[in-house]
Amino acid sequence: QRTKLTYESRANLAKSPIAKRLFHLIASKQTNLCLAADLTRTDEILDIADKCGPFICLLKTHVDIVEDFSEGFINNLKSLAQKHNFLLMEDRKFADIGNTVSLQYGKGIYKISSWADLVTAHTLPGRSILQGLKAALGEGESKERGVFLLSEMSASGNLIDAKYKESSNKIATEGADVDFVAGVVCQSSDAFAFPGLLQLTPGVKIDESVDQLGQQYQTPEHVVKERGADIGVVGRGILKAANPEKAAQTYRDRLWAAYQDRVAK
Ligand code: S5P
Repeated sequence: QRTKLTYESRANLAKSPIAKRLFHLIASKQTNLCLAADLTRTDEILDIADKCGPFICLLKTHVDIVEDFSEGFINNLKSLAQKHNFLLMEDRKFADIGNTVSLQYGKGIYKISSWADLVTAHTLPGRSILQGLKAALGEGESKERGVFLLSEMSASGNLIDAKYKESSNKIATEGADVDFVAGVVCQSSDAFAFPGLLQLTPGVKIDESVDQLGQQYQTPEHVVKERGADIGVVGRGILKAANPEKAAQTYRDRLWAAYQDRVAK
């Protein structure tokens, strides 16, 4: 059972080189916390990344909400990722035909493929989403990049059913492009069984169960121990805290302790 295995042992099973790297990073830095830096100004994002950097394995962005985007911002973000040893994930949730996602990934203002170690994508278009993303990358470049496929969502009333989840699992684990799949974004441990993939689970908050717009929350302990999360995603639980740096530390401590408990039993 994948949830009983350590990050170190699962690194050896990963088919995606960037997943392997992330497994090792999590194990050595002892953090399974991903910060969702959903802020709209570059100085705010850089500030929170510098403060929370020591406690996270991954910084997740929505670059299309940034109001003062520049190439300099990306360079600064990359420097912080290097300084604090975390990876960058652009939560673009690609969902179009292969040719379009290829352009959206590599071109435009954001040139996502040039800086984001990881991206997210819906499985709705089928397998061609993987071919499309890979097509934006140069020879050998796909080894340093990877995708997390969404097979479940945290929004109440979302349309994903058991069959969609099962088909998403197949896209993530079968076929020629699985070396590009680093993990799955989902809400439960039965979404996939292959231990070489990472389960990224958003909707994590200590003191609330919903927001005003359909988001559903669980505690760090619940997502790791009951839902099988390998990485917990926290946005507003940290961003809106009186002291975000301290909150990041608390979420890191609780997510990590829950993982240790999970593999010990
Ligand atoms: O099912 C999902 C998938 C994702 S990637 N539910 C989510 O909430 N997310 C993302 O996680 C969402 O886009 C946001 O960036 C983050 C949750 O933020 P929070 O403020 O609710 O913790």
